[in-house]
Formats: sequence, C-alpha cells, structure tokens
Amino acid sequence: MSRSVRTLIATALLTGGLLTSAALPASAHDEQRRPHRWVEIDQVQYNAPGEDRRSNHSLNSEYFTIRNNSRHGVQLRDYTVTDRDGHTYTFNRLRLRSGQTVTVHTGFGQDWRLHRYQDSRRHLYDNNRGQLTLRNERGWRLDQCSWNRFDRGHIGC
Ligand SMILES: [Ca+2]
Ligand SMILES: [Ca+2]
Repeated sequence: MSRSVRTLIATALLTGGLLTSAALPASAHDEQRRPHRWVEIDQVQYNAPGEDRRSNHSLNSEYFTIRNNSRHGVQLRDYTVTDRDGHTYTFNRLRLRSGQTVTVHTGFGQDWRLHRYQDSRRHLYDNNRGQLTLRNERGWRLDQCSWNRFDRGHIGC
C-alpha cells in the first residue's frame, strides 16, 4: 500500500470518526463513496509461468487481482487499471463484496463474477519492469503497484 493511500485511509478514518461523533446519519450515497479508498491492487502475475506463448492458457496466466478491503460492497464499474505503456482495462458493472478479490486475466474468456478477461492476443505486462495504477470512476488514483525482474514473475502489492 502506498503512502498516499495510507494517508487517504487515515483521512477517511478521521472523517468517519468526526461524522460518528457528530451523530450525522450517513446517507446511502456516503456509504457508497467512502469505501472506494479501500480498494487496491492485490497481486500481479506479470510473467505467465513457463515460456510465453500466445496460447490462451499462457495469456490467461498473466493477470492482476483487485481486492476490496473495506467493510462495504463497492461498485467497480468504470474503475480503470492502467500500465506504463498506456494500456487501460476498464471494469464493467461488478459489485465486489467486502473482502472479495476479482482476477483480471489478459487472454480471452467469458466474464463471470470474479474472473474478468481483457481478450488480448498478446501478453500485456512487461516481464522485467512495469507498473499498474488503479483509479476509481472519477479518475482518482487509489493504488499503484510496481515490479522489476527480481520479483520473479509475481508480486504481492
Ligand atoms: Ca508478461
Ligand atoms: Ca513466462
């Protein structure tokens, strides 16, 4: 977790505390907005195990995961994950429950709840060095995860 995200969380906790102490009723809108700050990049398998072939199996063995660490469900529609080359994945409608993780695979597949597919014909993430950035539907940066070749193909963020 980046320092900026920690700061956001600290700010959010403080704000939540102030709201609670003031006994202000939280609207449904607030409940939806606040938890966005606890959604983060959990893991990146940037190098598919074995030789990189363009088989769908190899492509789908390259993936990243997004986790909802908040206590509330979060709607991920229009959340984006961008890499350094400017490639962007945009989430369709998906409500991620508290504690749930969604896996986004590089290759082809039928989207179902916690597995999504980018339908790419090539591997997307550099095996030596790269970075993913998660933004919410408003474009606010929620998390960032970087790797290099010493991470051996997989990184927990
Ligand atoms: Ca790769
Ligand atoms: Ca590989």
